[in-house]
Amino acid sequence: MPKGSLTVLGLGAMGSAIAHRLRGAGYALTVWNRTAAKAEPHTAAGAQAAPTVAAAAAAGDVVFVVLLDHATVREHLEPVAAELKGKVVVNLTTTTPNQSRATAAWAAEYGIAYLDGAIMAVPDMIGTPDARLLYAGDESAYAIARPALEALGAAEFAGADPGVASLKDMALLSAMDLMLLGYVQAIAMMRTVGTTAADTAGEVEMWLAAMLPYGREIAAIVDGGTYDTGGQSVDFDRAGIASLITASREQGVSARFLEAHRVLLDELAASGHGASDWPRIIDRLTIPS
Ligand code: FVH
Repeated sequence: MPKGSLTVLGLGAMGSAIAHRLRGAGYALTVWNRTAAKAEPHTAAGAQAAPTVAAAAAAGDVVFVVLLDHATVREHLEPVAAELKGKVVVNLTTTTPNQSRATAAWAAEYGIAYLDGAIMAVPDMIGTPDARLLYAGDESAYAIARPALEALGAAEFAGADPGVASLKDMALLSAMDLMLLGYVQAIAMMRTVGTTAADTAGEVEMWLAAMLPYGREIAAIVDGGTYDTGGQSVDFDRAGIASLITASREQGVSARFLEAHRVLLDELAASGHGASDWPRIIDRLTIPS
């Protein structure tokens, strides 16, 4: 059976990797990019280059959108709603959960089956099992697009809420961001005594690898919800953080990242939770509505 027709809008680093993979997997492919020259390697590989977004949207049964951001997506999709009607749109552009939900609501209004995607991979990983791609929204759209989605990497349907794939993406990126700031803090402290960044990074890597299983213990304490396991307490942690802040400052290194942590622990202690398990800090992250 012949494979369906696909469209890719956006041929940046990620859109190009996706287009190459889909073409390599045997799909008839139409591509469009603002800078038309970026379509040339794709036409050389057998794809069709569409002169306009409307022509590209009309060509594919499933339309992949891999543009810069939410505003760019809406700017280019809204004028071609008629061409997209009855098709599946897979938006792989990074957006916030509410932006994803807003685009899903717009798509529903115009009879477009919408799937919101989040790519947990860099372009070189596309098409390998190490590329994890999360999808959310219209489950029947997922079923239709699934063979093509599986050509891109490990595909997972995260749920019917169209914001949930991007939420997971943002949550995982937040974890990465905070971890990498930890590297920077350690490197800044150690370079005051002449240690190279490379040496400190190696030490941090070993230490974090040993500590990784502790994340699951934190999760169990949070899920338990009582914060009374007798493990490391808020007050114990406050003393620890105070030492880290002092040590950092003694070396002439700002402790701003660590101070944010101390503020939350101090708030917990002030509200009578000094003896609680320290993961109760999660309560301080909830913004009252
Ligand atoms: N690259 C990565 O590692 C990450 C992995 C996780 C997911 N992201 C997201 O994927 C989206 C695209 O990222 P990208 O890496 O392809 O980004 P660029 O190479 O910068 O390409 C951007 C494309 O968007 C087009 N574009 C930008 N502004 C406009 C505009 N005003 N009108 C029309 N198109 C626009 C750009 O076109 P051009 O500059 O070539 O003409 C590229 O096609 C992104 O959401 C990442 O967060 C990738």
